[in-house]
Amino acid sequence: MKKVALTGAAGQLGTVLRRALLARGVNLRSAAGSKPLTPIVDGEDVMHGDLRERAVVDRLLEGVDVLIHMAGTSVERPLPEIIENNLRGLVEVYEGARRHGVKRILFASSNHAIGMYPVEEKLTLDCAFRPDGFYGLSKAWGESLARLYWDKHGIETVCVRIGSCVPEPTEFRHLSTWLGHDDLMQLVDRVINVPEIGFAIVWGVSNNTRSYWVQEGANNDAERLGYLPQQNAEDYAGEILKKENPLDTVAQRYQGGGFASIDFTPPEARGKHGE
Ligand code: 15L
Repeated sequence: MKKVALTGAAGQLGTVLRRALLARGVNLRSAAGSKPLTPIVDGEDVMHGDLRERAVVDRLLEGVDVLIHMAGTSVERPLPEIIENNLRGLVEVYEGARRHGVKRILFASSNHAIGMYPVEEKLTLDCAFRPDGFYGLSKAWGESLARLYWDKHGIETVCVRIGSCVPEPTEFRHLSTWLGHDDLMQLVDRVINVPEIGFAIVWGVSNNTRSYWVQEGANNDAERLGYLPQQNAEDYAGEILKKENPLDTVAQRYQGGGFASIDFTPPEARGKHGE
């Protein structure tokens, strides 16, 4: 039976994944960051530690076939923090994967790698990156790092550009960006079980009628993976459309939503010297 490791197990999505994978009988090792995890089943394989430390990564990846890598900073933060967690930490993890012969990694990428595209555009998987901040930039960098480790070291990666993974869509933007938990589980299940995948990129999004993202291009990776999302945010449209859109005017224009309006220079202020 394959051994699967999960990082970021105490995070929002990590918590969902840990419970669901254990319930499916996956042979799982769950890793948190600073605080120990309390086992939720007898004899659960849990650990915690800083992934920038080689010994922690060795403990994480010993005997592992597939790594579901959810750890890292998941929102816009000052650059030094992003560099430590999402760049340095990621290199340590991939170097560990080399040492331990890990076959495959699910890299939790994000829609914020392309967040500065206008909401009117439909994107295929081979669109150019247009990050909406340092966080999105770190995900673009992470996808390139994953490509490097496939081309040069034969470690497979599925980069999942996660949209808005919440139990239910609650606001207008989610009608396009929602990834339901059932579809998230289908994605993770495919990554664990597909026989061969090489390097792949997929949109981590449900089958939303108003999706910004089309699962085409990049060698038809979603098809090769066998990802067929079943959930659709449109089922919640009635309720959502009754509510006011909570995003400001800049956030409403870009696919990255609220991340796009953080530290945004309005057109009328561009090209001016600071006061
Ligand atoms: C992300 O990448 C974030 O981690 C999450 O908190 C949400 O903001 C999500 O994107 C989103 O775009 O809705």
